[in-house]
Amino acid sequence: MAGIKTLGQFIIEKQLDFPYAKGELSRLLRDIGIASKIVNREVNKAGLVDILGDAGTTNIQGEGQKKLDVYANEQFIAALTSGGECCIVATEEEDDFVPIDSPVSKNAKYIVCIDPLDGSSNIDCNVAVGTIFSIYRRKSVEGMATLADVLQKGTEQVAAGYVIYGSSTMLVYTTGKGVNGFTLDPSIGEFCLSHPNMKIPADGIIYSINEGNYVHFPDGVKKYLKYAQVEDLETKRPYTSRYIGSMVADIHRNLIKGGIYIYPTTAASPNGKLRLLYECNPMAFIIEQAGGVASDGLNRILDIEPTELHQRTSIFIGSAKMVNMAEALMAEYSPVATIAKLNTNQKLEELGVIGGID
Ligand code: P6P
Repeated sequence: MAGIKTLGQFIIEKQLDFPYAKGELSRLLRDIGIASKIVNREVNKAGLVDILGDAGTTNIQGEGQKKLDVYANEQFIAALTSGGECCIVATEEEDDFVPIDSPVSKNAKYIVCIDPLDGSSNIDCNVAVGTIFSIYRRKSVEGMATLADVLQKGTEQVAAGYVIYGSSTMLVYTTGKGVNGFTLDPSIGEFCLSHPNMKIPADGIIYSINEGNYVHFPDGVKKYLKYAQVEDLETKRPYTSRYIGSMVADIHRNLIKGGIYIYPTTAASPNGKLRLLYECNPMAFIIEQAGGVASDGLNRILDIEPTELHQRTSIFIGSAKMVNMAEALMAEYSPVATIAKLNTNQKLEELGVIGGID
């Protein structure tokens, strides 16, 4: 068997892809890998120590914070601070962005947007959870980086990745030259290359959506679900419904097997539930690099112009043929929903409600 290649060795090897790179991005990815191993250790023994259950605090989303959420957030911020390559962290667990102002970060040029522990409501029942991260180069050239450095379109990402803490722990990332997956070998404490050059199948038979919200789905989504459930041997329908309730786990499965994950607008989330900066943009970058498609039903996710830190978007992401079909049905049956959202946000911004409705 060919020798193992660790994440660190792979990053250095791929650094040659970026002649101008002086190793900063490599060190940043290494810092994220280290924090992931520390978080993995706690996630894997969550049931054994008093780290389960609520931390008694809530984040800006008004969501009860699980102790592991808070722990993971602290670990990533600490690793990014001591690594010296990051100047701002935007995290789901903090109301505002976190400027990194440490002696070693004086010349830091990277921005990290992160969901430290996505799907954390599943921790108590041992369902796979994940970390999702997105990396930008700062636009400003002097002084402290600002919100403008964080609010960049997804097309500006220099890297993106996720860690899935599941039956095994994997780190999957892209720097815009394909997608590679690394599995943690606990016996040596290293992420080892296990899934080189990952590609999502162009078509699939798995759809992933919380059908409990069916009544309030846009008509285009309802039409897509009915399309998925019709008997048609030639197109391998009815499809299979798989919904874990953990975005990283659902999308990782679809990356391997093919499939579509949809979180559309619902009554509770008129603008969608998932966050653009640290959930949808990184996942969209990865899936596009693997040959898939990611949109909000109408617009490419990576082209959406961010207006505020925790803004939400609906998301249709996965195998190209499946997403294209869902988009076609959205265009035919729900153009109003999309236009209504755009108009609502426009009106609210004219009234000074920046960033539209949440
Ligand atoms: P619902 C977890 O809270 C999350 O952000 C994603 O990981 C997951 O796919 C989705 O929300 C689940 O949301 O409304 O179906 O419980």
